[in-house]
Amino acid sequence: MIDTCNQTEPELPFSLPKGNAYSTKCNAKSNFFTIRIPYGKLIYYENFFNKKISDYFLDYFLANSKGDWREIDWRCINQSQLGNIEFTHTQWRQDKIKLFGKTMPLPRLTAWYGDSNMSYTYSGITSHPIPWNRELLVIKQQIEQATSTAFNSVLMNWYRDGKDSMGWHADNEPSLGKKTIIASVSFGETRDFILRRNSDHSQKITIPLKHGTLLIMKDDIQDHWQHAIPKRKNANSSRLNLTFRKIIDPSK
Ligand SMILES: O=C(O)CCC(=O)C(=O)O
Repeated sequence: MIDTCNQTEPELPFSLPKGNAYSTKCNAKSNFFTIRIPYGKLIYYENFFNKKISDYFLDYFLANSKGDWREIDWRCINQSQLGNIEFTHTQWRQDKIKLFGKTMPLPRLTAWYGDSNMSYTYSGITSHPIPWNRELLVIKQQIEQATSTAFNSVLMNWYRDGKDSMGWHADNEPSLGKKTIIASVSFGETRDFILRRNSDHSQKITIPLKHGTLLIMKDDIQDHWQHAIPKRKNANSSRLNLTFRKIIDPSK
């Protein structure tokens, strides 16, 4: 049974557009919020991983041969220097996109992990997954338990600072199927995750995703909403985001 919050329990730390189509329910025991929005549900779990565990994951995924990731000015590392740095646990890569006929680096680094046959194409980039490492499996297992969903891949995004970003898009590639569930976990610098409704861009939800926060998007959200991580002048440090996904097996 789900306990609903009483008046002394926490309020949702961000606001929703006005109207009956939006409502919030809080699970008082586990401290997560279920948020109903037009065409879907969000589940917001602020401290899904506590600070100590989140610090550990951040250090694990950014461990590298050059030194303490916190001491390195990643903005000043060019592509060839990046290629010479060995990341101990994560195969970060700098993808490129073609925009208005010009090829340019994506404003973030990425890595794609998953079951062996789960290739995935987005923004014209096809990724072949790297086999899961131990810590990704630990995170996956905890998220699977919380969502009662089996995920088979994860896209990792590394925003080195506030100049890195992700533009408006929806996770609606055919390989994800309909009514897909996306589980997104963030570590490091807090960044705003913004949702906007396709039919009315003034309907926006800004969710500050913090160190250790889990956000789940489900039902038809990807067909009716887009999301983005805008640049932020005041974000000086790194943020990692891991979106666990359920790709439909292309061989079936
Ligand atoms: O960094 C985030 O929180 C969003 C990532 C995202 O939109 C994606 O992986 O599709």
